[in-house]
Amino acid sequence: MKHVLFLNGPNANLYGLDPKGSYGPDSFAQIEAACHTRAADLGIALQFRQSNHEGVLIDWIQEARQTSDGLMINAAGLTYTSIAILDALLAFDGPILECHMSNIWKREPFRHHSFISKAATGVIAGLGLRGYLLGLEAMADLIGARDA
Ligand code: DHK
Repeated sequence: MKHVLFLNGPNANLYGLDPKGSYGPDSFAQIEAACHTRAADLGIALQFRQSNHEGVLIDWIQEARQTSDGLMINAAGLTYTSIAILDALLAFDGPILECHMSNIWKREPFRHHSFISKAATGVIAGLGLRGYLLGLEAMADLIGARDA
């Protein structure tokens, strides 16, 4: 079975608290459950994690070099600041999908430049939870999960 690590950065644990905001009505727990259901359908063993701490995210990305076939990441606010997360991602050999719930290019200018896109195989933004589920489908193809 193929393994995918899906990392979520700072404040993702607050999703759903402002249903009319940028991230929709689903709570983080609901998003996690939906991703696990889709991953199981795709034959992916999914680890879905969240941290508010840059160093913890970097440790998990490094760990994924030994444990994961693909990486998905919503680095949240660290997307626009963290060269350290970029460097960790560049050291990962498999496919990487950068995900954002919101369309970051429709928002404030400081959200228009991602430092981590340089390491990404692809970027999904603006589709909310649907984007995460589509990302899992794309990842399944990228790592050959459906053939395993
Ligand atoms: C999530 C966040 O928390 C923000 O800091 C980013 C991203 C956008 C998202 O759309 O999922 O700017």
